[in-house]
Amino acid sequence: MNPVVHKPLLATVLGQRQDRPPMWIMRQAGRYLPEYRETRKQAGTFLDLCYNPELAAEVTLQPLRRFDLDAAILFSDILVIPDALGQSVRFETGEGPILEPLDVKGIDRLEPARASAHLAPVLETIRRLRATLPADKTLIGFCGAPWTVATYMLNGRGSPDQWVARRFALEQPAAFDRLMDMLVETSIDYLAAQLEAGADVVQIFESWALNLDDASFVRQVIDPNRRIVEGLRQRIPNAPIIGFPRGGAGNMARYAQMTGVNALGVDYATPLDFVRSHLPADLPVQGNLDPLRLVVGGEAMEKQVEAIIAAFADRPHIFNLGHGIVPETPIAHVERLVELVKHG
Ligand code: 1CP
Repeated sequence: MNPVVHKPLLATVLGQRQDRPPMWIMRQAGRYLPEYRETRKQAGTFLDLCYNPELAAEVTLQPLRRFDLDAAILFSDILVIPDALGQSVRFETGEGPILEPLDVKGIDRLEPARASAHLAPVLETIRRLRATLPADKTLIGFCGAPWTVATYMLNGRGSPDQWVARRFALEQPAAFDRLMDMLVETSIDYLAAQLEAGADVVQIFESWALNLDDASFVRQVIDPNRRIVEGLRQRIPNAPIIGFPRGGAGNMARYAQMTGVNALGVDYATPLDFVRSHLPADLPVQGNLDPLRLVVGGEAMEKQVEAIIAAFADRPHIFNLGHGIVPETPIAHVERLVELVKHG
């Protein structure tokens, strides 16, 4: 981190409000960009792309060449962690990730000792980005939160209700806790290495903070996120961290307070009023346009963009979508969005 150069997005994570909100777009490198689809073809499989520092750095930079964004997010995936632990992971076009589902024996066969060597190419991508990225751009590293990663590891693929993982957590508490401990430790090492390699900020993606009762939310979401924040700050004091508990709903305030993240990612289903009335006035927030409004564009998008900027006008705010951009998104709509956020 270079304290001399002003990075508006990093500064906002650290609590300093900017005149116009800095912005990035969740999943900003991806299939809506023709140049991404081209590089992706060259790379081979999706994981080959994640572990190819030259091509991964290239796709990380592609959205910044087109749009006036304030941050680059490392191109990788949350599922490199199960891959690094020795679980079989592949990505089928159109189907998303497919893993060999874990049972209790599978958990005990995972090999945390091999993770850091396996993830070395991702750190090389960060070093390359650090060397080429303009000094005012923030470089965001990331990992999936343990619960979100565990839902894929236990079910073998995405699922609308995380039933398999939720049931496993209740029926096999000891094995589940061993898995979560392993993911917490691996994530701390991985995020510390990302910050050391040159990331300015890290985001913890808790994409499946949904469908959990009070006690499960504390055990499966808050505790592991808090342990990562604490573990990371023991290694790197003041490490800037964004937490994104998608679907956290009524638990958002508890999440922010108990985990100690610097900034809170807000999903698009969270009412703007709720943020104003339930979250501390000085807590930096990130979000929260519905990605579908970006697909549709026009008034459906523009009115909501204005409402979001107005709602967060008195606190540090990073403009973003409230979940990832989808492949159907017209590039002209992204151009318009950036224009609106930056210049009104
Ligand atoms: O063929 C392809 O190109 C695959 C599409 C794709 C891409 C572009 C996947 C598969 N992952 C990624 C990159 C990615 N994933 C990034 C870096 C790109 C960027 O942001 O610019 C990041 C930050 C992620 C994070 C990620 N992966 C999350 C958390 C964010 C979220 O959307 O909630 C999750 C849940 C995943 C798993 C995953 N990987 C890929 C897909 C299609 C999915 C989602 C599967 C599902 O919906 O269950």
